[in-house]
Amino acid sequence: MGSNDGQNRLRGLYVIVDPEHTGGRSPEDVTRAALDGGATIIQLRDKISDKGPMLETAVRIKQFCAEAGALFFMNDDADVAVLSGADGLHVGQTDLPVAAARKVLDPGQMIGTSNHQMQEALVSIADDVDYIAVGAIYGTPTKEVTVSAGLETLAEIRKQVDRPIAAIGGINASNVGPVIEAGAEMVCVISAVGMAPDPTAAARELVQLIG
Ligand code: TZP
Ligand code: MG
Repeated sequence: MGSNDGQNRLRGLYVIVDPEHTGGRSPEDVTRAALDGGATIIQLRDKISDKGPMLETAVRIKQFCAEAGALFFMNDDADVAVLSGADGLHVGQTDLPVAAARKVLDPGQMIGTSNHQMQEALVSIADDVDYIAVGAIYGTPTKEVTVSAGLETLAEIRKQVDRPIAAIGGINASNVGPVIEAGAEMVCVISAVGMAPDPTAAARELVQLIG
């Protein structure tokens, strides 16, 4: 596991900044707006950029997060996570295995994983990850989702797992309530903030609803 200090901060609004879902704005602009609205965690999820510019973006986003007292996670790319000084790395089920990622990451860097069902979540816990993401909770056009988790799976995983949980997939201000009731510490969104006309206001509203 990563640092205790980092783990204590695994709660609140977790905004994934994805250059394909920013409504034409830069990842940096969306990051700043999300942080202004009270996001506690930012992830850079970039499936389109070359590594050079991706690293530059990651370094800038890490800086904004540090200034705001927020955590920064890099998606998929352990090398960029290390080189940008990220607080952690987020990996999906077919990305770097947790044990392999740990060999690349610095000792204090955290790891989170994507999970769709109980069995995956239990394996992640056995791998001693710092948090588990569970989704997709609701339908979403943002990512082609092959396995949906839903609120029931979220609640079931919550019962069996005491590690912080990030709920993801189709979450917005109108449907975040049941996600909190199911016991997620973190609410993770892409489009609800990234595609909002006013990302700061959208983040602020979600932060207030998360409580
Ligand atoms: N993993 C499961 S659903 C999803 C990811 C990356 C997409 C979430 O995007 P949105 O716009 O918050 O539904
Ligand atoms: Mg991935």
